[in-house]
Amino acid sequence: MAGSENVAMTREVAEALAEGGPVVALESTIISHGMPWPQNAEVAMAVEAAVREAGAVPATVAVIDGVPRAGLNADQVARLGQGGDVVKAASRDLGVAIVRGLTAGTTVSATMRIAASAGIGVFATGGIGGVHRGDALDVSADLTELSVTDVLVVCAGVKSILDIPRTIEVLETLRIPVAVFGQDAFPAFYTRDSGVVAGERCDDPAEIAAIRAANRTMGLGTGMLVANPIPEAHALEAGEIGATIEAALAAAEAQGVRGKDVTPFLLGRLNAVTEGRALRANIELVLDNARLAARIAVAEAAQAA
Ligand code: PSU
Ligand code: MN
Repeated sequence: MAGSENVAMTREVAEALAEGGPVVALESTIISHGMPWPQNAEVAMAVEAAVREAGAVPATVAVIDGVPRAGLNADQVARLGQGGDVVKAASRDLGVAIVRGLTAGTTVSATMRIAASAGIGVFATGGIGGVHRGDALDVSADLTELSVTDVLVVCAGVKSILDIPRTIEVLETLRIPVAVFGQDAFPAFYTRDSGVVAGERCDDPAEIAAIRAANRTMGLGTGMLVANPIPEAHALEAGEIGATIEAALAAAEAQGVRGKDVTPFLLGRLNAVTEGRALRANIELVLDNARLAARIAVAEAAQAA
């Protein structure tokens, strides 16, 4: 195992970084708390393969027995997927996980933190956290981390378990650049159009890489969000998923689900209630995000060379 000061890396990841080659970080809460076993581990491996096929090196990020890692082996991925003693770690939870030797799936915020420490600048996920509906003070630390950490995050927008217009407002307040790939409307994860136009439409990964570089010259210091609409063929029907989300939100409220348990609870309900259709869409959009992130990382590496 090679390592940066604080993050253990696979040799493949360390070598790619040393050469200035394209590397894409991948998060692991989606494995530990976002999808059921065994599909979660299968998807994690398929996402890594998609990154490789697009010419970049994948670095799945997690904390294993107290060690932050960028790049996991199949056993480590399976351990995250099987759950049990695996916790969900946002950025602020990393210290506790390290000191107590915990194994943790890392959220978008914690994955950005570890990626930045390792020197990885591009990251693909499914959906980011945001401003929750109902409780206006339940705002994901993903947004805060994006405002202070220079990692580009490719997602499929945000699910309407969140308040999409308010999430977009907070992104603007925190001065986080938003690019929407190939269309004007901000995407809503399972569906392509949230009904809100936000950020800048970009049709070319190289332009996204160039905009990011230009923001760096201005010392912006934030991350960047790239919203990639789910491929048309895999998008769900807005009416059906909307009703399912309403029911899941009501169940969370009725059962008094709080804090970091809210998002995993809602995701679990959606996957269960739609008999796998939500899960299928989730898998396809993550794969597509991984491919786009790899194209951006390849463009960045070429522009830097
Ligand atoms: N949204 C999704 N799928 C996910 C998550 C969010 O559509 O898997 C996960 C991500 O890891 C994200 C985290 O960073 O949930 C946000 O959790 P919270 O809402 O507790 O900040
Ligand atoms: Mn929260």
